[in-house]
Amino acid sequence: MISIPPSHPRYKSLMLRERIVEGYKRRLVVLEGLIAHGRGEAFDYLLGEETRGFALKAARAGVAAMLLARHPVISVNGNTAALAAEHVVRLAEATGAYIEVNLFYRSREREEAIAEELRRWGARIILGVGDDASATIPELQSERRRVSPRGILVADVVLVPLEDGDRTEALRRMGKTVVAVDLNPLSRTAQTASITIVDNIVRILPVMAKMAGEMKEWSRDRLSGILEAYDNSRILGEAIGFLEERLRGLAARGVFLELPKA
Ligand code: PTJ
Repeated sequence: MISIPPSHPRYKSLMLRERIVEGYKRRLVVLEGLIAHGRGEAFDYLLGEETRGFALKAARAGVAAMLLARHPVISVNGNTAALAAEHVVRLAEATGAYIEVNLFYRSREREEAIAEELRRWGARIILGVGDDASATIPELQSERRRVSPRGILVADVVLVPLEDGDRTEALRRMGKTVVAVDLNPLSRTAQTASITIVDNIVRILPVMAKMAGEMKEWSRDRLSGILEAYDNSRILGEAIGFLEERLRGLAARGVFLELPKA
């Protein structure tokens, strides 16, 4: 990994880029994943690279759904493994969710590399690798259709951190609750999920694991109350409205980055 000085104004973002590139070299991430990451970076820039209130509200509902679920599953692709394997494992522990590898660009080599990365952070059971991905999501043509009969196929709640849209729709048609994390509130995934968390997976997954640690002590009634009060179109509206207002404010100023005085 190249060394980026911590004083660089874009340090955090550049480090994430390095993690994705490193993930590519380790066969976790595909080349297309680098493009997807760049798309995410652009939306994160517009969000101001901070977790906003609408993301926290959606995350709370997502955690409540996972804690109430009979069979929650966290779906992991290459980018998620490279950026947030540790937090996936912590969230799975805190919610009792299964972890399943599910790839758009599926290959045995990548499945194994991703499972290995998850094991490195303490995951013990990892579904969706090799022959375990023997079931099929109906109506889906991509490799994402291949799922574990012990995992996504029978799940009632599926968390999809960073995804491409067609599977979210297919899972919804199967009657599942889909909790999505996507920096782009306009994406198909964001628009069709049951609960959409508009934030970066590297920021929100650790927050969700912490929330789950506290919320798992709550009664089912209290958790159900959160879900009953939750309205995903309102949350998406808040996210899109936030981008609009932030850009309007920045547009009024034109130049908003000030150079330090010489
Ligand atoms: O590992 P595979 O084979 O399953 O392939 C995974 C990729 C990411 C290549 C595949 O799912 C894909 O092509 O995704 P898309 O269609 O480019 O969608 C990715 C979405 O995730 C976009 O809406 C991005 O804005 C968003 N995104 C990118 N990085 C992040 C993110 N959302 C949250 N956190 C991120 N770090």
